[in-house]
Parts: sequence; structure tokens; C-alpha cells
Amino acid sequence: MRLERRTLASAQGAAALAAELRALVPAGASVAEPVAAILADVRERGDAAVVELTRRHDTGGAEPKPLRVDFDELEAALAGLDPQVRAGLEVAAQNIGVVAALGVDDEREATLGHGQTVRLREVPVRRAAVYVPGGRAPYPSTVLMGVVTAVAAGVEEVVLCAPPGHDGDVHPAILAAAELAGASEVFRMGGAQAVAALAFGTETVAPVDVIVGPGSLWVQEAKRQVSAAGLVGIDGFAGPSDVLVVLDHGADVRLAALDLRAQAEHGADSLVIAVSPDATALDALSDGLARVDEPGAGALVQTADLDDALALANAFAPEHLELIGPGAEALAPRVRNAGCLFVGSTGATAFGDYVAGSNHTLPTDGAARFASGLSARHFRRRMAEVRIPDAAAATLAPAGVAIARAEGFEIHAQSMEARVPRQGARNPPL
Ligand code: HSO
Ligand code: ZN
Repeated sequence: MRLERRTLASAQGAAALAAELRALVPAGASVAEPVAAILADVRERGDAAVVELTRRHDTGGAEPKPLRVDFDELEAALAGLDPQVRAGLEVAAQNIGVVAALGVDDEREATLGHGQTVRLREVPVRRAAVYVPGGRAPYPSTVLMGVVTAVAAGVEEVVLCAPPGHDGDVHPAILAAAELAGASEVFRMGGAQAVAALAFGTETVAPVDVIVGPGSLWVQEAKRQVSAAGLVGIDGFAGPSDVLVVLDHGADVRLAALDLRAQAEHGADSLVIAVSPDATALDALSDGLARVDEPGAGALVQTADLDDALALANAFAPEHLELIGPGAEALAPRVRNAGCLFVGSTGATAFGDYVAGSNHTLPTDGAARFASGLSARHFRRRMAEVRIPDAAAATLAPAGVAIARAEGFEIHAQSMEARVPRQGARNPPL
């Protein structure tokens, strides 16, 4: 692992150092143009384009199996799953479901001073898709994070898609997890072509309202383009994964080292950072991590105190933030920007990756300043439902009419006035 040493002299330098740390993982080249071409191709040629691109990019030229996975294939995959893995996934699904249900807000209603009622209703989208990468390793846990959350949000049709490998099929662990989580349809497709099929629809794939989930730069760019085109909602842009661990004096360095290595297991573009006022802890980390095999890059940052460590954490807005050591609990309420916050020495990020119940599809690349981890809210929208009794119309109209006329909208004004009940008179005819 490549770990650089840095010092943060004062909290004022936090933003600049955070930017420098982000730059340790170089950004990928833009794929906007080729992705736009794939989107256009799938929009025009549907299934045929998806299958052709799958053959070219995913199956190494081999004929892919049919786009839609049959129900009995899903059942067989679940039946064939190692019982211990299945038991683990069941624990995970149960916990993810409980937390996802917290994201379903109660309806709220206000009766306002003029007598009208405005109810804020929440409705799930009808059909949503969860994208799961194929790549080096299949992540059944990511299937659960998306599908269980969508189901808990009340989505009627939850579609899962994942690219097939050279055998033409999706990894059985992904199929098993999809079945366990209650996906209604599974498609063998990946990359930008999968996102295109989900957004535009093809002969086999009905279009969806929302697409969530991690994936390659191509998948993320495709999601960005179809969302910018106003076709679907998305969860966000998933970049390289990161962790930042804040160690107080007396923190267990061995545990911190394991969590940094666990993050680095995700590959060469993962970013790992330890921040501490304790130079001895950082020295120990430096020694311990110099010889480990995991690829990742990152830094060990010394700060004057825990306050400065927190300033750096908030400026960096990590995907995963761990606070370990005696000062962790007191620091926690002051964290503003993190995808998911793990408080205390037992709070390994790995628990959150699998079984804690919190979601592991999180904002990366500093997006934790403004974005949230995947939750039921990504699958639900809010709308106001308005009722205006006659008496409210009478008292609201003068206010509304004045604004409408000031904006030059005479018919808006009349539309409100026409709702004001008149004593003994009828509304004028059309
Ligand atoms: N740490 C990853 C999630 C994951 N870890 C899946 C293992 N499997 C992104 O939060
Ligand atoms: Zn992980």
C-alpha cells in the first residue's frame, strides 16, 4: 500500500489538504462521447444492440444467455448457494430492511390559517432498477443493499441487472441474492448498454423510473446522461471508494490498520486515510502497512488535536468515516460530512459493508457534502395534495390575485376569483 505522510498545521488548511488527498487517486478519462454513442445505439436498435455490446464487452465474444433470467434459474441459484452464505445474507437482508423502513416518512398534513389543508404525500416510484457490477468479484451484498431497500420503499417492480461473464451468465451468487431479496425481474446485461435499456426500454426490457447502484465509469456516465436528459432518477455518481479513520490517543492501531487494509482490498483506486494527533499511532500504522499486499493509496495525517482531525474529516467528506479511541463518542455529533459514520472501536466499516443494516451504496468522491447513502428516499417522491374549502378560497384569493396581476397573469387572477363563492350570484358564463 502506498501511504504518504502529511501534517495539517491548522484547521484553516483542511480544505486544501482534503483536495490534495483526493488527488492521490487520479480521475478517469472522460467517456462521455462513447457512452452517448452507446445510448443512441440502444435507443435505436433495442435488444439487438444490447446483445451485440454484451458479446463485445462482457462475454469475450461468446453468445450471451437470453437477456431475461428465468424464475427457475433464480430459484436454482438460491438453492445452490452455500448455506452459511445464505444465512449471512439473510441476516444482512433483515437488517437492511429494518433500516430502509426508517427512510419511509409518515405523511404529514397542515391545516393553514386560511383554512386550506396541504398534505405532503409520499409515493414510491412504480418500477426501479438496481445495477450490480460484474467485474473482478461479484458482490451479492450490493444486490441486497439495492433490492431490499427498493422493496422496503414500496416499489412495485424491482429490476436487477448485472453483466454476464465469459460463460454468458450472471454469477450465481448475484442471482441467488436477487431471489433472496425479492427482485421481480433479473436481466443479464451491464455497462452503459444496460443503463440505456433500462432508461429507454427495449423489446425485452420495460423502462424504469429510477436506476441505482455502483458500476464502472461507463455505467456512471450513462446514468448521468440519462438522468440529465430527464428520463430517470438516479442515486448519484459512484466514484472510487474511500475510508478515513480518525484515531484518538489510545486508539487500537491494529484495528485501524485492518480497516485501512480492508478498504484497500477494493483495488488500486481505493483511497485510505488515517488522521490522528498521536504521532506514535501514525508511526505504528506506517510500519505495519508498509509491507502489506493490498494495492490502495492514501495518507497518514498528523494533526495538532482531535478538533483539527475532525475539520479535515468534514472537509474531505469521506464515503466511510471511522472514529476510534476514547474521544470517539464526543466527536460523533460534530461530524457533518460523511457517507456513513462508524463510531467506536468495534465499528468496522466491514460491518456496514455487509450486516450492520446501514447501506453500503454511499456517496463517494466528496459527494457526502450534499448527497446521502442509498435509502428508501431514492425510490420515493413527495407531492403535495391540496384542498381549499370555499371559506379558504375567499380569504386566499385577494392575496393570490394581487400577485397574479402584478405578474401580468390576468387569467390566473380570474381562475382564483371564480372560486370565491358569491352571495346570490352565479359565476359568469364562459
Ligand atoms: N465497501 C464497499 C462495499 C462492499 N464491500 C461490498 C465489500 N463488498 C463500498 O461501500
Ligand atoms: Zn468494502
